[in-house]
Formats: sequence, C-alpha cells, structure tokens
Amino acid sequence: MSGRGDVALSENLLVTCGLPYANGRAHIGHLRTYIPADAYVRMLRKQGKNPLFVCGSDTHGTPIVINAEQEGVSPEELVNRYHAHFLEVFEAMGVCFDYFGSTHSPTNHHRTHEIVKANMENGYIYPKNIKLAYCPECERFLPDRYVEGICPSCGAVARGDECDQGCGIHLEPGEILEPVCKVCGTPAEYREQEHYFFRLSAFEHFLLEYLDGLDGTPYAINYAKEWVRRGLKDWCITRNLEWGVSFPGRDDLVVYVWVDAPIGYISFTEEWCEQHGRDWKDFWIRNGKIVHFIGGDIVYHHCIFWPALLRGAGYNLPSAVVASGMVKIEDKTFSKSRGYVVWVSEDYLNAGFHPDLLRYYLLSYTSHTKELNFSWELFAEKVNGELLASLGNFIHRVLTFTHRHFGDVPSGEVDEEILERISSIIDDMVEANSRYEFKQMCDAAMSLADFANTYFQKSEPWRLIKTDRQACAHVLKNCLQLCKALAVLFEPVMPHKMEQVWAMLGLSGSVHDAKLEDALVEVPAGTHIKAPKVLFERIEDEKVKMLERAMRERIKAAMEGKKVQEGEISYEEFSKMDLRIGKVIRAERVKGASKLLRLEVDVGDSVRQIVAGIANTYEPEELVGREVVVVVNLKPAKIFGIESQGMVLAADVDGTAVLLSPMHEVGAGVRVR
Ligand code: B3M
Ligand code: ZN
Repeated sequence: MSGRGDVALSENLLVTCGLPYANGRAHIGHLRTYIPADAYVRMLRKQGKNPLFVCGSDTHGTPIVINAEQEGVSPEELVNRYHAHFLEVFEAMGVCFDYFGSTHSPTNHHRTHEIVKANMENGYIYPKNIKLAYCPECERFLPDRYVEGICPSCGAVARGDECDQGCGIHLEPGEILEPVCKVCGTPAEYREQEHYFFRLSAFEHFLLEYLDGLDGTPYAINYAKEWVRRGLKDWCITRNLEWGVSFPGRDDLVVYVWVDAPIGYISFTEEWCEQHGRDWKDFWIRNGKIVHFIGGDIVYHHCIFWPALLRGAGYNLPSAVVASGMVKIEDKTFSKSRGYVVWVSEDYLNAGFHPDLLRYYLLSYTSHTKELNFSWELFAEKVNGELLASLGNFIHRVLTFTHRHFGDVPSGEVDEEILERISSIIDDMVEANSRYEFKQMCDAAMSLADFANTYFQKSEPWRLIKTDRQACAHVLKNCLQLCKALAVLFEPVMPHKMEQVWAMLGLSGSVHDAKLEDALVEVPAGTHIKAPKVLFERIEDEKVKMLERAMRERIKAAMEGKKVQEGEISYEEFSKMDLRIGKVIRAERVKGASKLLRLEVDVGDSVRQIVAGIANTYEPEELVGREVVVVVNLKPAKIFGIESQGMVLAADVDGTAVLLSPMHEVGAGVRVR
C-alpha cells in the first residue's frame, strides 16, 4: 500500500471499495470496481485533494465457512490465504489503497459491537422468536447456504438466503420451504429460536430524504428509492455460526455478515488513523465526505441497509455511492462456474500482459455504469489501435528524434497554443472524473495524444532538421511538453507506464507525485534524453487466438463438468418419469402467496391437487378446461402448507412460466413419451 501517511488529508475525504470476499481468487469482475476507484483517487490526488483510500477483506459469512469445511482448513486459514492473494493482485495492478484491512480484526469486532449496541439502545434492534431450519442429523441450525429448499415465491430450488435460481428474491431465515440440510441431505425441521432483527422499516422516511441528497451513480440511487417506496422489511441480523462477530451478550449467535462487512470501512479508517496520528471520528462522526465504490449487485446493502444502520447509531452517512455496471465475457454473462471468467493472475498477468493495458481497457471501454464486455480480440484492438498506434507512437518518435538530433531538451518557450490545449484537456478530465465518467476522462487524454501526433506529422521535423535547425528545436520543445503532459494526465489510468515516460523524459521525482498543473511546467532545457524503450508491445493475432482457445476449452470443460455434476441421464432414467396429459378442472389463487395457484387436474385415473408458481402469468379462470403436461409420479410436497401431488411443466422465459400444452386436444391421462 502507498506509504502516504505524512500527506495531509484534505476535507476528511474517504474513498472505499466494496470488500472482496476472502474465499476466492481475484477476477476481472473485482477490477471493474477497483480500477475506476483507483483512477478516481489518483486524479483527485493530482488536484491536491488527498482522500484516504481504504478497503479490506470481507472474512465472515456462510460461504467462507462452507468453503473452509470443504477444503479441510479453518476459516481463519482460508481468509488469510485470500487476503494475501488480493494484496498481491492490488500491488500488481497498481491499486494504491492507503490501507487494506480485514473484517476479522479486533478493531472491527469492537466497532461492530459498538454500532450494534447503539442501535439496540436506540430501539432499532430487537429480539424475536422465529422458526429456523434445523438438521436433526447434524444437530445444528442451518443458516443461509447451509440449507436448500423451495422458494415460497416462485417454487424454484433456492438457497436459505436467496432464490438464486428462480425469482432472485432475498429470503429471510425461516422463509424457505421444504428445507434440506446442504451438509448431509437430511430433510430439515423447523425449530423456534430467538434471533435479533434490525428495524429497517422504521427508516423509510429517513431513507427517501437521504437518497434524494445522495451523490453517485443515479441509476443505483433511483433503484434504491424504488425499493424504499415498495416498503422495507426488518432484517434478521443474527446467524447460528461460530465464525463471525459475536452478537453482544450472545456467544451462540454471530451478526449477519452484511452488518460487520460495511462496518469494516469504519474499522479500516480507525486502523489507518491509529497508525498515522489522525482521528477516525473526523470521517465517521463529524463532517467526513465518504464515497463508496461498489459493484452493481450490492446497491441495496449500500443505499438502504448501511445508511440506516449508521443513522441508528448516530454516525456520519456516506455522501456518494458509485455503482459499476456488470461484466460480460465474450458477450456472455460473467460466470465462474460456466468458465466465463478472466482470472487476474492465472489468465492475465501469467500470460505476460502488463497490468496497465487491462487498466486502460477497463477504464476506457464504456461508461462506468454500463455493462462492460471483455474479449481478448477487443483487448488486442484497444492496445494495438490506441495505446500503441497513438500514445506510444508519438512518445517514441519524439524521444527518438530528440535523442538522435539534439541529445538534450532544446531551450526556448512552449507555444501558447500547446499550453492552452493541455489546459483545456485538464479541465475536461477533472470534470469527467467528478461525474465518475472514466471513459470520458480517458478519451480526453487520448485526444491529446491524437492532437500531438497530428502536430508532429504536420510540423515535419525530419524536413526542418535539414533546413532550419532552430525551427526544428522549437517543434521538439512543444512535443516534449506534450509528452510530459501525457505522462501526467495518463498516470491515473496507467501509473506504471507513465512512470517510465517520466523517467525517459529525464524528469526528477515521480509522476505519481506530479500535480495536474505540472503538465504545464516546462521540461527543463538541457535535460538529457536517452534512446527510448518501446512503451507498448503489439499483441499478435496468434497470442489472441491462443487465449481464445484456452477460454473455449475452459468453458467446454465447465459444461462437461456441469453435465457430470448435474448428472447426464440415460433413457432408462428419463423413462422413470411418468408424464401424462392432464385437464385443469379447477384453479384458484393461494392466499398470501402472490406467485402460486392451486389447481385440480384430471390425469385420467385420478384428480391431482397441484401447486404451481404461475400466478404471475395466468388468471385462474383462463386455465379451467385447458390441457397441460403433468409429472404424476413426483413425490408429493407441501408448498405453502398445501400438498402438491405432481408438477405441471412450463417453459421458463426470463423468469415467466409459460405452460406446455399438446398441439391439439388428446384427452386426460394420455401418456407423454
Ligand atoms: N463482500 C462482495 C460482494 O457482494 C461483498 C462486498 C462487501 S462491501 C461491505 O460484492
Ligand atoms: Zn445435516
């Protein structure tokens, strides 16, 4: 991390990034948030605004406990391993956090207790008895991902805390139907237990006002307002786990991970301030300006739950939430399990690519809130077509020509026109950065490189050197100033490469410490210019093809693996399913379950009662008399307290169920093959 402790922090400005879960390796999805946040901070530092930039490992929660159990290590060993991994990746990628902590630190345990106790004293956290899934075999309660079952809302298979394969809703403990223990497969029972709830419903009015004044990416903030308007449910904020931050006064319960994780932002501030003689309360109790950079999938937590928790304890509130768009790989939805992923170390750095090339791609590809597609072909095009052809080409030609014909930087004044151009680009970049529009920031800097190439080409120094050495020197003076300006302006985007340019210009100090106005300070006459090194290497087609092949092979392997995991079935196994045509004779809504209908279906030899998650697509009356396809030998199951004696088959069109029906009437009970 950057050793900037001695630099005075301005206006108690704090910038954070969403904390990476310490249970998996770094991938391009992480960088989608971290690189823009880093560029944002670097740009502020170039304006003399020195924010404190913190992040840290998110070390609690059921996924980590389950992963550790599967790997046969302790959760502590697992999180320490990935904490070190992320530190390495951030170092390599030039992400210059001032501090990268861990939510398992004593400071975070303490701060979490303080904030939970303050909310309890203010009446925002209260105990309540709820029914929880319990495994009689493992003799333990089953929080979150320890349990699987049926989503009460759409009937899909769901996890304890989220209907991740169906309608996507967040499930509170005790809501999932037909719970089964994920560890041993035993059907779980429901047992009463006292847990603690955060009174989120009490903050609706406050949140609507707060969100009206919140800065950041409008799309995310409007989303949050919509959720508040729909009404907020209180959150169960305790879990039956050993690993985590204990709930004050209850050593059998830990706080839900989304309580102690954001509190990590405060704890990391505290830990940095402790080391640098500052007061963390300047940021989190008094008038700090706090900017959270997050992925687009955790807006709810950062715009609703987190400000309410802070408010309930009397802390300062975030000033901005900057949510990045999601990532696609080769135009497919990002998916580690299906192989649509780019691992930062394994796939990128180990392939020999310079970190700054990927930084440039991520920042310049699209607007921060839009979806970013990564493909090796597009990556090569941007490197070869923009970095090498424009920025690298200009700098290399100017330094080579100066080295060959003058050796040192010529004396003389830089043209006013050149300085004005640089100044206007600086204004454009500062303005784009303030709106979190990093593509516009990159494009402005790249437009200076294009201007510089055109100026060099039009001035024809190779002709002037033969006819008017003085005039040639003057052109080079202007071009060297443009090289310096490009180094300063591109530093937030490509810090390593621009440090090289700074050194090739023979400039003292570091480009990291240069302020924007230094772009206008003359490159001192007489500075010796050595023969320059090539700044950007071309990415050859065969390398792209090799990388694309590796990606395809991984996707194929993942698919094979998935098939084996899901279990390919033989015809014999398929024929065990008894599929019949059924005629709907009665249909009605299920009270209290917006997505469920109760049907009575004649399947030839009997009338079956079937509960189906199709209430969003069909009115009950329109189904009576219709023929449908029914799985008649499915084990009966209780859904919303009603015994369902089979399943009607439907196509899932983006979450909407469309019933299957024979091409023409065939009669109830006919077999389907
Ligand atoms: N660890 C990662 C995620 O859901 C989660 C972020 C915590 S930020 C306080 O993106
Ligand atoms: Zn079990």
